[in-house]
Amino acid sequence: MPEMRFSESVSARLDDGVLVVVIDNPPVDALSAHVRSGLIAALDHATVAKEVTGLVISGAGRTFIGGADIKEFGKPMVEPTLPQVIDRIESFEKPIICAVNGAALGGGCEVTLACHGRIAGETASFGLPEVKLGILPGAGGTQRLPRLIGPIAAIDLIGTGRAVKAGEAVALGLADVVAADPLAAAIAAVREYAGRPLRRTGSIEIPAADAAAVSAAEAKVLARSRGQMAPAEAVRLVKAASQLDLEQGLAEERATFLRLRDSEESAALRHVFFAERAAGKVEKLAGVSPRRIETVGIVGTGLMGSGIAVSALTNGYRVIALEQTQEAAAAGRGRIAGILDKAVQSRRLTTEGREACLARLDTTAEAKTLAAADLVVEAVFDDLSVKTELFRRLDGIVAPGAILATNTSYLDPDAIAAATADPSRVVGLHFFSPANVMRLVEVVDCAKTAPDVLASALAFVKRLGKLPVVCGVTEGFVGNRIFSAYRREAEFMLEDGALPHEIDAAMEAYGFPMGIFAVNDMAGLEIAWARRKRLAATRDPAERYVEIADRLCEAGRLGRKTGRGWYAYPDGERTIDPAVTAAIEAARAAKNIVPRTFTAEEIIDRLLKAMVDEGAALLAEGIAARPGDIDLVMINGYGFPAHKGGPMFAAEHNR
Ligand code: 3H9
Repeated sequence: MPEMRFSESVSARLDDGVLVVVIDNPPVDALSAHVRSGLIAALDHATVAKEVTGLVISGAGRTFIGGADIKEFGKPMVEPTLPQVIDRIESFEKPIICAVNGAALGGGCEVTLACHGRIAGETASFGLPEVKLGILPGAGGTQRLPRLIGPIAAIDLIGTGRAVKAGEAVALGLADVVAADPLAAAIAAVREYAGRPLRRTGSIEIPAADAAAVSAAEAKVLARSRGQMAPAEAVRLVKAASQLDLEQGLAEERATFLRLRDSEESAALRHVFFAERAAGKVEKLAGVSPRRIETVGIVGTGLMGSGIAVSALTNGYRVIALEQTQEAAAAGRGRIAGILDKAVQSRRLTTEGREACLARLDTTAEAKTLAAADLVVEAVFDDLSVKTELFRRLDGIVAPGAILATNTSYLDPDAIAAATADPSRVVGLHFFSPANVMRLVEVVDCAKTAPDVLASALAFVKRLGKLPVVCGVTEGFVGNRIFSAYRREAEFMLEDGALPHEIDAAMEAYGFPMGIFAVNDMAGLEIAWARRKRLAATRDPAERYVEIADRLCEAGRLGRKTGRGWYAYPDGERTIDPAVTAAIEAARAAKNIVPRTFTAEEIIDRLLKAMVDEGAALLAEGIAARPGDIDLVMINGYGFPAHKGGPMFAAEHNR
């Protein structure tokens, strides 16, 4: 049967009376205008073509439909709109079954909800991730999903934006069945349903739900989305679905969707979305192939090393973890197994998955075992002589094509590379702790790093499911350099009149999960103290220097682990400590500073300016490639609220 074409991206073939419609709109089969018009044209054809008994909708490639075309946001709306397409699908007189061959996200998931049956392929996933873009489902998702899976599960999925795989989708009632060949199963389903009454999601009565459970689901969503509008609005609409008829519910949803689409929150989150996609792309690497990495060596199995090991193991790598003694190697294995156990307990890993990870793990005190590694990541004590000595040794052990990566956070990776005979194979991989949880990795392009080594490091980080941001060599790289800058500014404000809890409260109200002084207490004050002492000899005496942190450290206040730092922690609770206030007042008096009061807005303005000035310097020095990269580092490594878009975006848009 010849192919029928309904638009540049929508075509179909007739399979014995079933019109099999395929959306082919690379890269993710998003619902661009020509997809929507193509679907309408296919439906028009199916209405008049007597030989057509029903339709199957599927996507070409790995995705079913990745959602509305985000690139169309901010442009004038082109008809047919997605709600029009979806309304037509749901009310269509002949059966329409979707064969979900991959991700059905956002508007893609809403298309499935409107179909009369949903067949999931084994790699299918379903999700309404709109809140992650600062919007909510705008084509019926908030009204149809609760009709299919009940309000509690709908609040969870829509409020968090979490996607579910095929098995969970069936368990929830979001998909009918999982099939190895979803297309064949969907064609069979159309034949089965033809001529029978169709199950239209919009007509289903919403299952009754326990009011307390609904409130609990709502509270959970609101707790994790402080300061954002979209999740709260999404929950409101799901709850409203139980009170309104479909038409009223859809009208309310559409109005809210349009309002949020034009919001600052959505603009910021869309910026983050595209910045993430841009981050992995490095112009000079076009056409460069990465080296093959299957076995990863990790030197050091402390908190950082074991986290990196878990990340590599759970993403399919073989891992050789090196320690100095057999006992330390055994302890390292125990730590890694412990993290995997926790993943099993929280159902992020199956027991078989854990066993497979441990079977791929070799812990050893024999350095020459690393000869089998394609990439070695060191995660040892951050000391230059320790690291250079290690790299000298590794250079003599690993294969000539193997890559050596340092996880230093403050040392000069070029100096570490210089200890090897071939510095072109050295790259920086700055993981954040805990490395099995944190997404961000600064990939440091050192002076002599070969292009294919950089490309390999990027591919490795992506396979770990993490977010790589490439940067050049500078003390502290992008993140810690900016952190140092706004930490300095925060301490200036202490001298000028603000107190730690006022600065932290302003940051938390802005959207940071924790203010800077609370963060310092959690991380411990001693590392920065050691660094200040190291830099003391070369510090410009004319430069403004705040001594308050030094005084706290000298008094043994090193943060939470000593029970006291910028705050006191009686019973573990963060509390204002009059001793700290007294130390701050003494420091002001010593410099004859007359304290003044600060509004929360002034505090944020000054911190933001410090971040942006340092960010601009990093761009000017060529250390960071794009403002968006800086935003991603601050969002994913330092708690900057994603819904403000990162410091560079926020400053540019006066947030
Ligand atoms: C929505 O649907 C609203 C509706 O409720 C209401 C409407 C009325 N549009 O991530 P990747 C591009 S809101 C346009 O690396 P992967 C992306 O920029 C939407 N472009 O691939 C990149 O381009 P480039 C709700 C999109 O295989 C390329 O595709 N949907 C879209 O790792 C590859 O992206 C979402 O939020 C899009 N919707 O993952 C889903 N999506 O090559 C967002 C991607 O030029 N998308 N691109 O840099 C995803 O989660 C992932 O892309 C996906 C594939 C899982 C689909």
